[in-house]
Amino acid sequence: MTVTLVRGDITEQAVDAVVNAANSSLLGGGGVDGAIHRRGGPAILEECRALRASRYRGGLPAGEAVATTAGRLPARWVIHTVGPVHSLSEDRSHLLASCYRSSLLLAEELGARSVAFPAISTGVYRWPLDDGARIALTTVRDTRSRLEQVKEVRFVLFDSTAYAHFERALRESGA
Ligand code: AR6
Repeated sequence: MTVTLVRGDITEQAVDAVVNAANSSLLGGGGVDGAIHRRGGPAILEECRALRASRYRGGLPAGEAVATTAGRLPARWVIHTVGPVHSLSEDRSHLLASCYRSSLLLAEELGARSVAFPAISTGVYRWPLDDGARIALTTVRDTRSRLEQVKEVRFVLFDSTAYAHFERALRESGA
């Protein structure tokens, strides 16, 4: 399995699974979430609504992941995961790690060979980029022995600052 970093827009990635930095409602929002629903079209929201009416009546808890169609995106699935909001008074790192781990294990279950991740929680949810990148890369490293189908994990970073943090975290994690 290889880990790659690219600078760009996650909605343009031709991969099997695109991970969405969603919120518990699963009904859309700003940032990556807004972009995915806008470009993927209404089929994604329709499946999210069905999930809210069945398995996730109370919403998708932080740290968990669920898959839907990718609609018109150049991918087969969107894996929605809910990152934690960063807090100065409480350590929620385990929830952020759980987002990456749960998404990877779900991708494996689906048979996805390539998975694209955004930098979960580092936007609206205010997680510092250096720590967010470190948690992302160490979790991929620690989960890779459980992955057989997944051959590529691609981090898609929106700007050069995020890219630089992930480059450094990749080097330091040995992922
Ligand atoms: N492609 C790649 N990365 C992006 C894109 C894109 N198209 N757009 C933004 N980013 P965020 P969060 C980067 O806010 O912090 C939503 O309203 C962005 O620069 O999308 O987990 C949800 O509905 C940042 O580094 O997600 C939730 O309510 C990273 O992606 C809430 O925001 C994540 O930023 C989730 O907040």
